[in-house]
Amino acid sequence: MNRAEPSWTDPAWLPPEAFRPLGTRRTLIRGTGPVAGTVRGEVAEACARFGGEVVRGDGTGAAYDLLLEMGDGGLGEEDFTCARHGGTTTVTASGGRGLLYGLFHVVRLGEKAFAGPRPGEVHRPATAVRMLDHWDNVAVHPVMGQVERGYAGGSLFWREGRARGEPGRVRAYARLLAACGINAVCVNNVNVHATEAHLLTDRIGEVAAIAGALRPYGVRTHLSVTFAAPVVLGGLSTADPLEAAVRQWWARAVRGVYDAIPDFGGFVVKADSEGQPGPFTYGRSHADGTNMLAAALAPHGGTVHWRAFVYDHRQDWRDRTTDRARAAHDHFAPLDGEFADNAVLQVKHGPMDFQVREPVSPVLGALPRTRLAVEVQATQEYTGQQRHVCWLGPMWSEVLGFRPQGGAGPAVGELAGHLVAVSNAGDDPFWTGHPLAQANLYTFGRLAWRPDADPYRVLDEWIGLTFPSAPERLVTGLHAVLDGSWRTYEKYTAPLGVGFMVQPGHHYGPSVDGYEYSPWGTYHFADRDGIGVDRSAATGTGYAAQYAEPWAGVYESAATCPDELLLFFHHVPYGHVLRSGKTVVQHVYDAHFEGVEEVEEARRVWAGLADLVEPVRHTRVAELFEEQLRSAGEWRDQINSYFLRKSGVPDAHGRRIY
Ligand code: GCV
Repeated sequence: MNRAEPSWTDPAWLPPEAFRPLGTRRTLIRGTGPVAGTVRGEVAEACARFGGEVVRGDGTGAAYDLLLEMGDGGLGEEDFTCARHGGTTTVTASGGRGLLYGLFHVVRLGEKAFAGPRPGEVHRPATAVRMLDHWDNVAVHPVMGQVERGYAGGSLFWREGRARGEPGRVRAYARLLAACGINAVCVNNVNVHATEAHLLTDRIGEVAAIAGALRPYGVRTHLSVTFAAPVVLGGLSTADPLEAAVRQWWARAVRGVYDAIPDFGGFVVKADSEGQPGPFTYGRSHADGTNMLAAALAPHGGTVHWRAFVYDHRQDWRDRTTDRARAAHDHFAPLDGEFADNAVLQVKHGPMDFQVREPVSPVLGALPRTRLAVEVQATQEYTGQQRHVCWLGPMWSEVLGFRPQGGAGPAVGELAGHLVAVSNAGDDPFWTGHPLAQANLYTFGRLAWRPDADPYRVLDEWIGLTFPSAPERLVTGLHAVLDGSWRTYEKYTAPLGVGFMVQPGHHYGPSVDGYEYSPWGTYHFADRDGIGVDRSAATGTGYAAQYAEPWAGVYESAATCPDELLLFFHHVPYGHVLRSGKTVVQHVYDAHFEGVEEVEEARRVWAGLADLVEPVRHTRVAELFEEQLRSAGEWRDQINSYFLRKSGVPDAHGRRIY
């Protein structure tokens, strides 16, 4: 309530108050190195504010409440243990990052960290790389602007062609990321334009400066590179990955990168996709391209994240045999086993493009001999563009819990060694445009650390940290606004998994036929009788057969396909009866009326929290709710009118449809 006007230092989930329990105690810190230095600084600052003390020397003979200690050889570099005996809470780690994560664990526990005995618990991340990809351009792009699909102001790193040169801002960002477990950031857009290509070589110093600000919080820097770099930067006549001169060029370029950034994480590559260059130009495969970069990075310990988002983006809408959903599996499944050890295939969680509802990508179950990263989208391109409340925790949790081989097989969260989100942060005073979108960033980090975590518990954590000592009414209100917000968004937008009924280009707001006759491969095929895409093996594109059993069978038949994915997999009549017992068209009407009512209710709940949230934050969210409600109403009316006009079936409840 007493927070000042927000600035880029808006503390988000780390307000000073969250450190009070720790800051009033006596803490002994044993550890060396830069990240341990960060831990020392954090504790010292909290103590200076709240009256506690950092115990000096080796602590022998001194009394302390908290021991943060580096040195246990049995743990991984990011692991830590936490225990409490005889009035002392002890965090033990083998490395600086483990110590830092242990510190933030204590902050999350708050007073509970210092109460009663606590049996020793080992905490270790389930995934090795927990990365944010920034789709940030260095130079303002004429169409996509400074941040492609960015809804939180400008870039944290770049402004109008140059690095911002604001290490304090970057460091503050890294601090937030470390507190939810994120350990890697890719600092530029996967669409690598002319200016950005130079970050790899003559402008690596700017990247190194950013890396320097991320490093104290244990965050490693990655870079998106263009596959054509040897041509556009090196003056070579080819970028053929099997050419010796090309391979030497990359090896030299990578050496330069590591000279500037010794702990550089590696490259992110979008190749042969949506106009980006790639190995196909030279008749080579994705594995050839990936492995060439992997070979250049290997001597330095770097990794290449090669994206599987590859499809024909110049499709003919008349052609029903080409199915964009099939593309990633068609391209990559045959290459399983061919990728180098330090190559990771980065797969979007669904087969299309971050729609509010998609099946889990079949690629995630199809490459057992390939290292995989799952990519989700925190930036809300298709989920309300940070003008709508849409907390994505439950969706991501469903994806991570999906078992491609069915019941006994591993979950996606176990199959993927790396988790990646497209970042939703920018230079907006609240970091994420919509203040409640911070919950998405936080939840991503925590799910990346523990993919099987309960997302609602993670939301509790976010609420507890962001609003320390929040009264029960605030906690309940925030849950009421956020818990169901993804399903609410789904209700008032494109129905039953059909996707892409958005305005072309910027992707905000409804346009039912906006992409219906476009080259992007995103169609719904509505006619007077029915709607949906037949992706069955028997009569459709065969996409359903890209899954292993039991899913291939489940999705193949409209009778067993889950309702929420029905129109993704099947073209059905409007009168088709869903498993819920409703017809498709009545479901559409009901869902759209309900969705808007739920937004009205969330807006009402938020209004009732005005006395519990600092005014500037409350006002921002309240204003955004007005826009969300307007937009949701527009979605409802356009979608319902479209279905009424196509089908001629009236609403069973006689509500107003246009
Ligand atoms: C960075 C979608 C988005 C593009 C994005 C692309 C990708 O198509 O609309 O803006 O490009 O995905 O993931 O590469």
